[in-house]
Amino acid sequence: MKNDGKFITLEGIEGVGKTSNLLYLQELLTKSGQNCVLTREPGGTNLGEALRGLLLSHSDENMSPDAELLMMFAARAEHLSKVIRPALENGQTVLCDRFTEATYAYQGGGRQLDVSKIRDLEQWVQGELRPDLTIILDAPVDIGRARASNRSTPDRIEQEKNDFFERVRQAYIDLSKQHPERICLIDASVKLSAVQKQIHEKLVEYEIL
Ligand code: T5A
Repeated sequence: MKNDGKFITLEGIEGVGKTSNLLYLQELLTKSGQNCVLTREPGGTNLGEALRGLLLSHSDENMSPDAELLMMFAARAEHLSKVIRPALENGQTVLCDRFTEATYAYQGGGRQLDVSKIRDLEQWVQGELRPDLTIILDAPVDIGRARASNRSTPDRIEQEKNDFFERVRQAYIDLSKQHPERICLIDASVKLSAVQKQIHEKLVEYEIL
C-alpha cells in the first residue's frame, strides 16, 4: 500500500482528555501544512457508528466479551477500508480517537481476553498497517472518571468498576513499554496546557512536526 500520510492515534482511559487534545493536534498539524482527517473508533463510518451505538448502549442482556471484541474489529475493518486507508493513500494525516491499542487495553486488559486472539484479528484486519504514532494520555483512574462524569452519564463500558479501569490503564502502560518506537505515554493528570506542551514535544521527538 502507498502510505504517504501519517497515522496518529490518541488513547487513554475514560475522561483523560482525548477529544480535547485531538483538536489541539489538528491545530498544530494543520498549521504545519498537513491536511488532517479527524475520526474515531468505534465509529468513523455509517456501519461503525451503528456498531458504536450497540457497543456503548445499555441493554438488559449482557454482551459476551468475544462478541464485543469482534464488533470492535468489524467496525475497524470498515473504517480502514472506507476512511483510513484511502486518506493515507491520498497523503492526508489521519488523527484517530482510539484504535487497536484500545482493544488491547479494554478487551485484553479490562476483559482479560486472550491477547493472542487480538493479535490474530489485528493481523487479519490491518495486515502490516500500524499507527505511526500513538499518544497515550495517562492519568490515575479516579481523575479520568471524575472528569468524564462531569460531562455525561456513563455508557455501557464506563459503568465498569475501578479495577476494570486499573487493568485498562496498566495494559496501556505495558503497550508503551513494548513498542516505544511508535507508542508514547504522557502525563495527562496535569492542567490542559501542560498536557499540550508534552504533546507538542512528542510530535517533534517522533518527527511528525
Ligand atoms: N473501546 C474502544 C473498547 O473497549 N475497545 C476498542 O477497541 C475501542 C476503539 C469509546 C469506548 O469504547 C471503548 C473505550 C471507551 O469506553 P470514547 O467516547 O472514545 O468511548 O471514550 P471516552 O473515554 O468515553 O471518551 P470521553 O470523551 O469520555 O473522554 P476523553 O475524550 O478522553 O475526554 P474529553 O476530552 O472529553 O475530556 C473530558 C473532560 O475533562 C476535561 C474536558 O474539558 C472535559 O470536560 N479535561 C480536563 N480537565 C482538566 N485538566 C485536563 N488536563 C483536562 N483534559 C480534559
